[in-house]
Amino acid sequence: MKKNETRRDFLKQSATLALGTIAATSLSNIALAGSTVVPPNYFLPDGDKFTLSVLPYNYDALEPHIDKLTMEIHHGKHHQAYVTNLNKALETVDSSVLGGTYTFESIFEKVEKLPAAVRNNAGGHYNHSLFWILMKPNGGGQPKGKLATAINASFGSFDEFKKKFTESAMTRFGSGWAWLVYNNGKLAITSTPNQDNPLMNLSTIETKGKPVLALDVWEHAYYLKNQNKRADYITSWWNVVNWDTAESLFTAASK
Ligand code: MN3
Repeated sequence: MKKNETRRDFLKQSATLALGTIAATSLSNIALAGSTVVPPNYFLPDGDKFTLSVLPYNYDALEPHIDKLTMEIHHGKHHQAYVTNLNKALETVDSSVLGGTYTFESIFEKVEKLPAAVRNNAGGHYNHSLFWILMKPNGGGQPKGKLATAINASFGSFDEFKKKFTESAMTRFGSGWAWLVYNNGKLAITSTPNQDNPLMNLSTIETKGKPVLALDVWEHAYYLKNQNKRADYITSWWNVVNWDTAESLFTAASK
C-alpha cells in the first residue's frame, strides 16, 4: 500500500500545483524530491491498473515552443486513451502469461506473447510518461556532468549528437519515436515505429537499450502548431529538453 500512498501524495502535490498556488520554483523541488527528477513510482501501475501520468508542469508551460492546445490534447486525450486501452487490453491477458502483478519491464519482456493492443498501448503509456518528464519550461541547452562526457565520447561533440538525433527523428517514416539509449557501456541513437520502444523484446527493434532521451514524432505531437513541418517541431523541442531527467536516466541505466 505504501506505493499507492506515495502516488496519491504526488498526485495531491501536483493537483495543488495545477491550481497555481505554489510558485514554479517549488515545482522542480517536488519533482526533484529524493534526489531524482523521476517522481517516485512514476512508472508503476496503481494496483492492477495504470493511471495517466501527472504532468509536472502546466499545459501552457512549454509555450512558445510547444503550444498549450497540443499539450492538452496530447496528454489529456491521446495519452489518456493509451492508458484506458492498456487497462482494457490487460483484462484479456491470462494471468499465467504476466503473473498477478506486472510492470512495464515485464510487459516489454514478454511483449511477443501478448496481444497487439497491449504492445501498442503499453508502449504508448510508457513512451509518453517518459516524454513529459524529459521536457520542462526553460529547458534546452546542453547536458552537463557524466551524460555530457558520454555524449562527447560517443558522438564526438554535442552538436554532432544533436545533428544525428535530429536526422533519426526526421527520417522515421510515419509515426514513431527517436531515442537516445544506453546499452552495454555505449550510447546509441535509434528510432522505433508506432509505439514500440527500445526496451521491447522484439526482433524488429533495431537497437535495444535503456532510454535516456525520447522524442515523439507522431503528427499528433505537432500538427496543430507546425502542421506537416516536423523539422520546425524538432527545432522547438530542443528548447524544452529536460537534461536533468536525461542525466538521471543515464545514471540509473549506466549503474
Ligand atoms: Mn504522442
